[in-house]
Amino acid sequence: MLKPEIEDGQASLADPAFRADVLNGLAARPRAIPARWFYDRRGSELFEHITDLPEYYPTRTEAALLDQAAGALAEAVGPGRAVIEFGSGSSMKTPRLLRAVAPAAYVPIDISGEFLRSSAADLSRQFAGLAVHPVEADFMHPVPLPRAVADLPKLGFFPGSTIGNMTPASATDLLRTMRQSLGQGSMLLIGIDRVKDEAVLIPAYADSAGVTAAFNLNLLERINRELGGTIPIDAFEHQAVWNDDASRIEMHLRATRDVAFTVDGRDFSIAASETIHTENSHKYGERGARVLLRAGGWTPVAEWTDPQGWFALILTEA
Ligand code: AVI
Repeated sequence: MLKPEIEDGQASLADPAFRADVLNGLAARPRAIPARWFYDRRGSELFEHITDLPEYYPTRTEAALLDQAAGALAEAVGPGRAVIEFGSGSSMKTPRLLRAVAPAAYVPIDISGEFLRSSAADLSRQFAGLAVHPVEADFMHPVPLPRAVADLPKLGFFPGSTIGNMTPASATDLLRTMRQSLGQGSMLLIGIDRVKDEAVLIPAYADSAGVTAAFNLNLLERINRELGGTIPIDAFEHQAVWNDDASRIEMHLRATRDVAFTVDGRDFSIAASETIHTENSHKYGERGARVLLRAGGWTPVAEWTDPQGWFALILTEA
């Protein structure tokens, strides 16, 4: 998830895609900036912190499900597969899966080479004898896999309900792309967050320690750092709302007063109460998750959920 960070004052070296998304997003109505830009170094650290928060149930629930499912997973998947993880570095989940399914090889795919190499090195140390083949690539597009795993059956791994950060249409496209990358006869193990009471969902995205607020506001700090922005951060507050029609938590940055600023030399003004939409986190019902997976070309073969039905780990086959 980590994206290269740029030192203070080096606005001209900013990622052109970041600049375009921010300038277009601030000019659009409603204003919106894609959530992928949360993950600079500071944002990635804050996200790690979020996964430990008492209110943020997905990470620990999914980790417990992996432990609980280990025996059944091993049986359903069989030994000697190549595990292909989409987005590397889910530090507490990957070892659980690798212990459970005893793969012949592990292929983490991530867009950030730096993060990819360090998490691959950690896993090589933990699992002596496991062949680890990191691939630096954007898994939103078909990824050619290393020749060393060409003849092995594949198990894709996409934990954390990251699929929920996409609209259902984009999620379907991504699932189809994964199918193309993994090939016929492969399996995919995916974590999907479930629809639940707002009283559980809202605190998970608006925690009492303010870590999610800092994560959201860091996007404005990143804009100031990398795009020479003059956004007064104290004029914005974190907002997490449940959009029932779209079955998703939305994160916004809400202006607490009228505010004017520049980004990359362009002027913007935002009125009090207006928001910048920064993230969607879609939640699926039992059937909705299965419908999504089938639309993406994956047939569910087994499913594990916690006693409260808050999170689902679903094993599928192509
Ligand atoms: C990465 N993704 C699955 C997280 C989620 O729950 O949607 C990102 C996140 N945003 C706020 N808290 C966590």
